[in-house]
Amino acid sequence: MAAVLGAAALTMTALAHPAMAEQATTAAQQPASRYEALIPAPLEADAHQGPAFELGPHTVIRTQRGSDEARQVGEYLAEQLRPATGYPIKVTDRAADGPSIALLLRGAGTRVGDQGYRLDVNRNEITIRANTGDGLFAGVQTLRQLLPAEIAADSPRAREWSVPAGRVVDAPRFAYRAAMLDIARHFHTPDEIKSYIDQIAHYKINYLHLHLTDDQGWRIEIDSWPRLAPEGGGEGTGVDGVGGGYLTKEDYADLVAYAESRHITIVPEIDMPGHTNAALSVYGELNCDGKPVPPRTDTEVGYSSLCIDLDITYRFVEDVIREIAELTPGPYLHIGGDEAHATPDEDYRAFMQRVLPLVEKYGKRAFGWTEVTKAEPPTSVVPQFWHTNRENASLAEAVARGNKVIMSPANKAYLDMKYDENTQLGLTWAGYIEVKDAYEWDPGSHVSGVGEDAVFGVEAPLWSETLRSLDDIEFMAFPRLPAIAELGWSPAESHDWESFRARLAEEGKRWEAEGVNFYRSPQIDW
Ligand code: TNX
Repeated sequence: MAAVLGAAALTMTALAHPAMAEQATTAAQQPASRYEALIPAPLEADAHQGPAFELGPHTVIRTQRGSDEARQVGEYLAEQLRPATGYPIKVTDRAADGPSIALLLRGAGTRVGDQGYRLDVNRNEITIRANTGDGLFAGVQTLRQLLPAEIAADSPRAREWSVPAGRVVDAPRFAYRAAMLDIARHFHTPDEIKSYIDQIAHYKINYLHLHLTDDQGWRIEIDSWPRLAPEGGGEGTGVDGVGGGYLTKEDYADLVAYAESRHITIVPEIDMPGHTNAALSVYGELNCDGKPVPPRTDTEVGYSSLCIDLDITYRFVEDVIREIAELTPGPYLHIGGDEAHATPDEDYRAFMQRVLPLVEKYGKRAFGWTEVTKAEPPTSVVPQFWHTNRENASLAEAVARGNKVIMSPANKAYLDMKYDENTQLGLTWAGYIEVKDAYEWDPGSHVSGVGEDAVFGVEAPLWSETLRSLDDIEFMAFPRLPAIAELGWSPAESHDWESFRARLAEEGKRWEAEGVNFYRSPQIDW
């Protein structure tokens, strides 16, 4: 029986199992099959009656002949499977005579688009078909969730690695699904960032926005302004003077490549004209009075501004944009623009009207926080909504002109807000955000005048004023990041809290096996 996941699927399950139907109103149900436990919920998934596919010592991954992209996805999958199963899992593009997992770039059909996939499992073969490498990679993430949770653990175990028979047809709701990590307030090392990349890829997140600069620290090397990173990102530049550090260009290029291997595109952000105290403290000539300001590691916002009337400001900005664009194979470059309270509105507009064309000059499409709409930017510019209200005249006007919007309302999508009054980490300015709050909103109707068609995508930002370690990052991101990922991927009609919380309970076992430091929300029956 084919079942669209979500409310409908749960109802069918409940009807099929009277004992479960009784529980349904009180406790969340156990998903009836692993096909019903997927996060984000796919377009369509159904388990079949037949025997499962068993991974064994002779299982091979067979990739589309002649395709490097399929080959790379195959190698990635093999790397995930080998340590857990202890099997050699060869990758080949030749016909295989044993049990195989086939990754094919043909026969997927148009319905799955350029990010979706079809997955079929029977006793003899697992087949993932897609139109692109991105689609194959998304299918592989689904396959990982169809395996037993312990697959993620490093220790080989004597057990059966079976995948139940069934089928999935899947494609995303929005093409842009992102997480943001702030490495300016506290620096997070390349290894920590890579670990986060691995985690977010699992939920079909396809962009990582890196907040690289802020009042406290400048965390990316810029050759034409060589003191920026070593001084502005040196030891003691984290909030409260804790830690510090920056990415060299080599580090950054390596991160871009690593993310690419997980089918994730990095979106760099250089925040301006506010949030610039680090730069203003290193280069005195960027200040209107020509004197450097003292460095600051407190968490005040809205006090710094580049000097709008100085020519050197635009030389600086152009140098930075040029160098960042050179480091960025992806199409987008974020120029911040938030909380510029120290920049009068007229100056703000003048600044943006000079800077936005520079982003275009270096071949990139500009993102900016909500306030960028004050400059009436061209329709190519993508405002990122972060406010907590549901009316925003300036944003609605931009949408009426044709701009698309990234949805990150702070009271829903900010992963740095505390879960409740007992949460040790995080902030509270946008309120507490429990898992249900993060899940129960609709990006396609959240803000007046910003309908589904105007939504470019969704993003879950993680600001790091209070976060120092990877453990801290994981605690704030899980389980809320998967909630936002599902809003970005799964069709609006499948949205269902009871289903989601039941699926999260299953996912918790995986996090335990993987050692992910997640928040055991009392809303979930772990
Ligand atoms: C607001 S939202 C900020 C950041 C802070 C964050 C903390 C936005 C675009 N700016 O500077 O880190 O709140 O939650």
